[in-house]
This record gives sequence, structure tokens and C-alpha cells, in this order.
Amino acid sequence: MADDSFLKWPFFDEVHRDLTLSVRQWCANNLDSIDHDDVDSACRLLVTELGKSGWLNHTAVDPSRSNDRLDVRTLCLIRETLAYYDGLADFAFAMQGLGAGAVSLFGTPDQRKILQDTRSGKLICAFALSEQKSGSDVANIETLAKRKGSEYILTGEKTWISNGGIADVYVVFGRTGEAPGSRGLSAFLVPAGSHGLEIVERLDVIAPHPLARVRFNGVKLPPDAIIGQPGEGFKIAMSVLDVFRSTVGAAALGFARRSFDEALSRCSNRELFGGPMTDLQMVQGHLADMALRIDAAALLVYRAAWCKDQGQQRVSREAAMAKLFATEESQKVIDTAVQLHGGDGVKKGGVVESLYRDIRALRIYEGASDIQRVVISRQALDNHREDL
Ligand code: COS
Repeated sequence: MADDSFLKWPFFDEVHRDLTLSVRQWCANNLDSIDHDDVDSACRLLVTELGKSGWLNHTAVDPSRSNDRLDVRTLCLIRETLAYYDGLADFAFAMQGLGAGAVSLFGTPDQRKILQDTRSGKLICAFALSEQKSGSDVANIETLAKRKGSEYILTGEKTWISNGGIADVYVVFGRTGEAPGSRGLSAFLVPAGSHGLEIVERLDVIAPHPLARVRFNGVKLPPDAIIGQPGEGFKIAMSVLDVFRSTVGAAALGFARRSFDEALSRCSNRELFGGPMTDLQMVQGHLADMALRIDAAALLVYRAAWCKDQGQQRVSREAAMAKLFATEESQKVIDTAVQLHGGDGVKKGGVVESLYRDIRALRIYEGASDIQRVVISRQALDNHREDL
């Protein structure tokens, strides 16, 4: 990575700087050898390797320490670094965190025992929230978790579930009906081997990773499968997203920084109109805009992470700004990098061509850009009303 100056920003402690350099070294030494032809095997291998290296320890709280908490700056720095080197490595790391997030934040000591295995890479997790009719409108979830005696019976279908098909455990959000809408949902820990859990479709996307539609055909869940209190599912989902949305911005930054470095090399080495491309003022203008977008996005990402790490309970606005701006601006940075590469930019298998595909889904998953706008504007309007 050419520009390290952000590491000197006051958001970080020495431990963050040291960790970033170690992760970077690890990526340079380990990621090239991972074959991506079969994404399931590649992901399993990546989770194992990330576990062995100790990086996954940062994705979930340590169950042996009751007051342990997630450090969002660390999550962001690791995602940014992994994304710079390999989008699939970032995906494997991120999903361990998102999948286990509800257990880290709301799990009982017994439920938290699984975190030992998610942190070591022995167990793969998935976060099963989205449905065909409720990706953005979470309060509208239709999957039913019906109470029968002391058990819950889970019936319904989830889609766009990352790690679907390879996960060992799913955190599933279903309607328990304590109240209408957002107040009637609960979260459950569901082992992949549960009778009635079925992978009905594997979904192929432009930046391939394990993704599936998962059906629950009357899956019986014991009373201790519920995470938090009945009816708290919506708040649990939003609290998990409050932590992980900033990290999506960080991954986008990693992609953008890589594309910028590729563009700097390309423009320095390619001759055009009798000199290197970097002599052309229009090219210099593009490079300046890319650098500006990256720094502005980084400021928002690390501001949000810092706020959460300082103990701010709700960071919905900061996280929404970080995700919205970093993903949208990174898309522009990468698009410019493709443009500066000319025909080589769209050639299959090239670095910027693959970044162009990698970045796109980040503007959709964990809350599409327009949902982030809803979160930001609602808070601005609430503050305005309070001032009246
Ligand atoms: N932490 C804790 N509680 C929260 C919260 C948060 N971050 N955000 C909202 N809540 C609470 C609210 O305070 C409210 O509580 P009360 O019922 O006690 O008043 C309740 O949850 C409902 O909140 P709200 O009225 O904002 O809910 P909406 O149905 O209007 O939904 C959006 C809000 C659209 C922002 C939400 O559905 C959302 O984030 N959607 C996108 C989901 C997403 O990311 N999907 C991708 C799937 S993961 S890959």
C-alpha cells in the first residue's frame, strides 16, 4: 500500500498500527497461493487460515472474558487490508463477524461457547435476515418462529444468505409475534444440521462467494436457541449492523486503495502523447479526485469505528454515513481506475476488472445505499424536531 498516512490519524492506538502492518505482511505471504476456482473450498480454507493466524479472534468476543468487546477499528483495519489483497479473504473474515455478531453482543454464556470455534475458524457462521419480500424492510419479515410448548418451530425462507451452503451455524431472524412489525421478531441460533433446514438454491453473483436461499421446513428449536429476549430480534439485527456497517465501508476502502495503486503504476509506466500518462493534467486531475475520495471515505469510516469503540451506544448515523459514502465513492475510484487502464481495465482476470466486480455488492448488502440515506435523514429530522 503506497499511502500509509491514515495510520497516523488520532483515531488509532499503537496496537492498531502494529496489527495493520502484521496483517499486511500475512496477506502478502499467504493469499497468493489460495486457489479461487471453487469458492466453497476457497472460503473454507480461508476461514481455516484466518483462524490459524489469529485474525479471526477479532471477529467475536472471547467467551472466557465476560467483559470482552469487539473493537470496530480493528475489524475495519483488518477488512481494509484483506480487501486490498483479496476480496474473498475479506468476505471470509467479515462473515465470521457478522454471523457471530448477535451471539457476541447478546448471547448467553452458554451460547457464547461457540465463539471459541468461530474465532479459531473451526465453525463457519451465517447471518440469515433477508427474505424475498424483506431485504430492506426488516420489520416485514415473514419467517415464522411459532412457540409450541417450550420449543419454537421455524418455518419460512431466507435469501441472499452469505455462507449459505457452507455455514455450520445460522443466526436466523423470525417472527415470534409479541407485537406487530419490528417489535415481534426474535433471533435464533440454528445449527446447519437441523432437521428441516434445506439449501434450496445456490446463487451465483458477479463477484462469486458462497451465497444461498435457505428454507426452514418446521425446524424444531429448543428454548435455549433464542438469542436475547423474545421480541428483541429487530434491535439485535440493527445493533449487529451498527457494528458491521462501518466495516463494509472499510472493505470498500481496501478495494479503492488497491485500484488507486494500480492506477498510479499504470499512469506512471504507460507512455501517451510522447510521455508518461502522469504528465497529462487531466490524468493528474483524476488521480487527485481518487485520492480525495479515498481520504474522505476513510475519515468517515474511522470516525464511525472510533465512536463505537469510545462506547457510544448507537452509531447508526455515523455507520450509515461511513458505509454510504465509502461504498459509493470507492465505486467511482475503481471506475476511474478501469478508465485509466483503457482496454486492459475490462480484460477478464485483471486486478481492476475484478475490483470493479468486487465493489458492486457492497452498495447493496447490509443496507443498500438508499437505506443508509433513510437512516441519516431520519436522524437529522429527529434532531431538528427536538430543537423546535
Ligand atoms: N439499535 C437499537 N435499536 C434500534 C436501532 C439500532 N441501531 N435502529 C432502530 N432501532 C429500534 C428503534 O428505536 C425502534 O424502537 P421502538 O419500537 O422501541 O421505537 C425500532 O427499532 C424500530 O425502528 P424503526 O422505526 O427505525 O424501524 P423501520 O421499520 O422504520 O426500519 C430501517 C428502519 C429501514 C432503517 C431498517 O429496516 C433497516 O436498517 N433496513 C435495512 C436492513 C439491512 O441492512 N438489510 C440487509 C440484510 S443484511 S446483508
